[in-house]
Amino acid sequence: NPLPPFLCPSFPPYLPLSLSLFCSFALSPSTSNQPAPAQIGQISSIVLGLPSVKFETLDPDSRAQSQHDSKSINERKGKVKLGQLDLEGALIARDRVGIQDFVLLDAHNSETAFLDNLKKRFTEDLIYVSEKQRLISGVFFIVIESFINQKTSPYSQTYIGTLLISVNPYKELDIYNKKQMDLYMGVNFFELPPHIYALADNAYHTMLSEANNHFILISGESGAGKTEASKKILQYYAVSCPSSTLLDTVRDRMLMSNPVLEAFGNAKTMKNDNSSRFGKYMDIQFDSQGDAVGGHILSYLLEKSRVVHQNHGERNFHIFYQLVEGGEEDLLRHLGLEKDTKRYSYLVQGECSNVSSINDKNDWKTVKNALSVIDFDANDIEHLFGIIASVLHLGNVHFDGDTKGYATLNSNAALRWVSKLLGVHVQILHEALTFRKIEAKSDEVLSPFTVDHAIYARDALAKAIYGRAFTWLVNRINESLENKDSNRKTVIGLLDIYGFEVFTVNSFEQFCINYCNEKLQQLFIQLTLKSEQEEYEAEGIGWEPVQFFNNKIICDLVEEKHRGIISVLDDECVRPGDASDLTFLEKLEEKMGNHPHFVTHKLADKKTRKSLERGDFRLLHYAGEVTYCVVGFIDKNNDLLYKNIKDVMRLSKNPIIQQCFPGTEGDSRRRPETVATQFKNSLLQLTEILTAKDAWYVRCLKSNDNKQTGKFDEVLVRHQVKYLGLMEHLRVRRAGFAYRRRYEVFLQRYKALCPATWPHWRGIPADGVETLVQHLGYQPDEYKMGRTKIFIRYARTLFAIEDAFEICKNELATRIQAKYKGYR
Ligand code: AD9
Ligand code: MG
Repeated sequence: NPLPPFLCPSFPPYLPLSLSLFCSFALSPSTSNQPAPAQIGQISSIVLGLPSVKFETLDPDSRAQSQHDSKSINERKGKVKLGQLDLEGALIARDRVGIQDFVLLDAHNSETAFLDNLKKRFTEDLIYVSEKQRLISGVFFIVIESFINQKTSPYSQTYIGTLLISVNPYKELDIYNKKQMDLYMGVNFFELPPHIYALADNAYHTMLSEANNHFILISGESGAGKTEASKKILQYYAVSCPSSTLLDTVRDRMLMSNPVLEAFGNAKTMKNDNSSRFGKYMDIQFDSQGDAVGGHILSYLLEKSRVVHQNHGERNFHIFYQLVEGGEEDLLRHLGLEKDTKRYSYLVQGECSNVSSINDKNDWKTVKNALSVIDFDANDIEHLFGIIASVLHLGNVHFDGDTKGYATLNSNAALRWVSKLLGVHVQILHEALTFRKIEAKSDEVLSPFTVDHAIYARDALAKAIYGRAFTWLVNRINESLENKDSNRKTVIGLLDIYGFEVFTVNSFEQFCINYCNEKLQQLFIQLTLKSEQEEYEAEGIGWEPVQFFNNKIICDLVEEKHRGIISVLDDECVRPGDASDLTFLEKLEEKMGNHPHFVTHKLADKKTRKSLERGDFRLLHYAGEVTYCVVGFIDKNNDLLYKNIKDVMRLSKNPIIQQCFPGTEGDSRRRPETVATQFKNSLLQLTEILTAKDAWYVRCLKSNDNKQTGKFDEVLVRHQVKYLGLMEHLRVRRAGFAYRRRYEVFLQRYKALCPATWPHWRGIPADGVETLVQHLGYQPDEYKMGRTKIFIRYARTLFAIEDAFEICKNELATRIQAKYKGYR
């Protein structure tokens, strides 16, 4: 095939790209380069298949004018509509509903104006605000450049990712229906009011046209609306992508993975009735036709401790309540469960089994249905719920102390159920929960547990079973979402992770969750504020730096090798002798005492005007201060399970448990990585996965702390706007440049618009570009010439030149068709 593959008509998603490339290459009038007849047929069909999008938006009179006439281009500039809600329209609508594009805010430097705008819109149930500098035409540029010039650095993105802000309304809005989806399908980001569908749709179409990978980073504190946003995006893809019976199955499975994972991985906390207690990154894979053909989920650190302990006002994972409340009588009988959550020790500690916003019975039905869609058979379901029930029974295994203080079983009934459901011998299980096996040379000695030790062993087993079953579940879902076809695929990654949280008592779990949020904030800073400004500097563009708080200092404090908090914790976890939570705290105080973001009890009053208990330390996170209680840090970080308990689980007849406790585990002499280190490494990998893709951001804001409908707590929202760096982002966007392009690429694309650069510019590309833009009548404030690129400040400037280019392209297409009609 004499044509490059991306020019073939059998590559439908690349039609726009094909034409743009075609025009870039074929705009030369030289007759010696005439394509052969066979090629012409293909080229013509590409051209004919293309709608002339921009003509509809132009004043018809202007079409007749010459594209080489800079005056006419400038005149057209004023007439080109920016879409349904153009600049003028937006200004008129401002007083009623605020401004939907925050880059257009007049008092752009004022946080108050920004908040007023959010509030105004929120009051009108308009929960989204965006910045819409990104351009449809950008698609062409990026593709051309990716062919001409491979990306070199992970941060070399061609634009700052598009950002959408959403404010949690805490009420159902009628904006997530099929009609709305249809409205946003294939429409440019700037043409309709901001919406999560607009972002989803633009990410999708950009992915198709650019043929590269994207990710949508959804962030915000606990309860801000991340999980809801990610579900809306997935639903949008499920409805809007092309369809076929086979793909419908994949799509249904992807959708149904949500209720299942939420049931097993979400729980009610004081912040959110449906709080994600694990991190989730999901790749949605698309083929070159744009069909969703598969998916893959990565899960991050499940908060296992919740299985055995819940604070007041909180619940265990939803699935326990769903099973007990919703489970069919036969099933419950088979699992030895009673239809009363109060019977189970692991479900009563928070004293809030019933939550008004949660209907466990209905959710049970949804989860059962979802499991069958994901292709779980009756056996899988029986064994999975056998495990869930065994955890509940395990919680009811209580111990008494004998005369020497050693643990004895209080009652055998619960343990018998555990042994039945897990398929392990009751006596062996009993022994494993009340004795520790110590290996001494060739002998094994049984050492009895005290009551506390036995409770510890029981809880450790419950956490291990649940945590490993969760991992099994994710793997099993991945199997069902797997696309075995090795065809080239592009992906959109969706990241929905637990949000920043501060409770009255914060422990190891909050430490990990908040560290994770620091990392995501760092990624946002790196990809937007930092790299953007660095590029201006590197290109020698006169630029007044926008100051922002870079939270790298906090990330380092937590994760730095040999020096960070995790390192100190790990050292303490392996130190023989008297290592304890308190010695860990002492080491921290010794090593980090002077760090500006670490607060010890000695300096607490001075640094934060708030005193600190002796067993606590405080971190000044990007999103606020959090006081952590060190109790349990060492234990949770070690996450040890006694060897004889593991051995017992290996004998299990439950096939899921068998997979969860493989015989090979523990063979290695190396000490397993600690929980925090594993988590740190997985976040490092996540950062690598994300930086290899192009970014889209959804920043979720919490409107109030009481989950109250319609309440806009200004202090709370202002705080979030501040720490998320939204004002700084806005400033960079306002003062920055909507677009930038390497000189060669810019010239190649637009050279036909200026007689002096057409058909070839013989000098250096920068001069050619300068000549070209001078000819087009660019004003000095509209662009800047960098070392290697031209920077264009306003979207409208680019719209105008793109329109002129479109006219040129269409005229050329007509000329080619006329000239080669005889060949077809
Ligand atoms: V956490 O970090 O997982 O604790 P999220 O995920 O940020 O948190 P979530 O999406 O679960 O919060 O939203 C919390 C609740 O707010 C939901 O259960 C809804 O009741 C409510 N919510 C969030 N977004 C929307 C929305 N777009 N429309 C209506 C919403 N209600
Ligand atoms: Mg969530």
